[in-house]
This record gives sequence, structure tokens and C-alpha cells, in this order.
Amino acid sequence: MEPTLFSKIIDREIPADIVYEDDEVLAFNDIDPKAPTHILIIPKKAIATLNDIEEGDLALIGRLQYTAAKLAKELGFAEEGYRVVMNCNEAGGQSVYHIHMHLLGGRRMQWPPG
Ligand code: IU
Repeated sequence: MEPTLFSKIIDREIPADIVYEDDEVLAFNDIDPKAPTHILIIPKKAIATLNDIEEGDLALIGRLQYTAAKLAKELGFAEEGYRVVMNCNEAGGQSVYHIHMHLLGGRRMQWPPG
């Protein structure tokens, strides 16, 4: 797999506003926020799309979700509510081919999404 923008952020070749890191996960503020809080939560393992997740990755995917909830609590909007989104492939709106969970909070969300 070609190095993506996100693997370069993991390797500190490109700067990012990192808000959380552990051995398996990195989270940083989205450069073009769509809500007062817009954080991208990514696995350090390079997985291109949701379609490429394997059974061995299930705990890692759970860790992304867990990290989203943990950050929402820390940032104070967990009770009020928030949204997590994972876009898959072109029609799903994916632009960076390293899976990432968007954590959006701090405003009322619309449904259905565009
Ligand atoms: P998407 O689901 O693949 O469309 O999300 C990619 C996100 O990466 C999108 O929200 C961009 O604003 C964000 N992003 C970024 O945070 N930093 C960058 O340098 C670039 C994109 I390029």
C-alpha cells in the first residue's frame, strides 16, 4: 500500500494537531472541521477502507469507537450527543485511503446526512 497522508502523520513526516495517541491509535483535529469539534481517529495499522478490515482487526476497530467515546466524554459533549462517521470508497465520500473515524460534536447534527 502506498503511504497516505495519514501514515505520514503517524510517522511525524507531516504535522497534525494530535489530541490522543496510544500504541495502536492516533487522533488529531481535522484540518477542515465540519463541526466545532471534528477529530479524526485512525489506527496506526494501514488499512485502506472498511472493506479491507479482517477478523484480526476487530479489536482495533472497537478501539477506534472506544477512543471516540472517551474523547467525547473528555470534551464534554458525550451526554448531549455527537456523531461518528466512517466513509467508504468514492460514493461514500472517502478521500484518504487509510481508514478513519470522524468524531463530530458541539452542534446539533442533521439527518439524513448528505
Ligand atoms: P474522508 O472521510 O476520507 O473524506 O476524510 C478525510 C478527512 O481528512 C477530511 O475531513 C479532511 O478534511 C481531512 N484532512 C486533514 O485533516 N488533513 C489533511 O491534510 C487533509 C485532509 I488533504
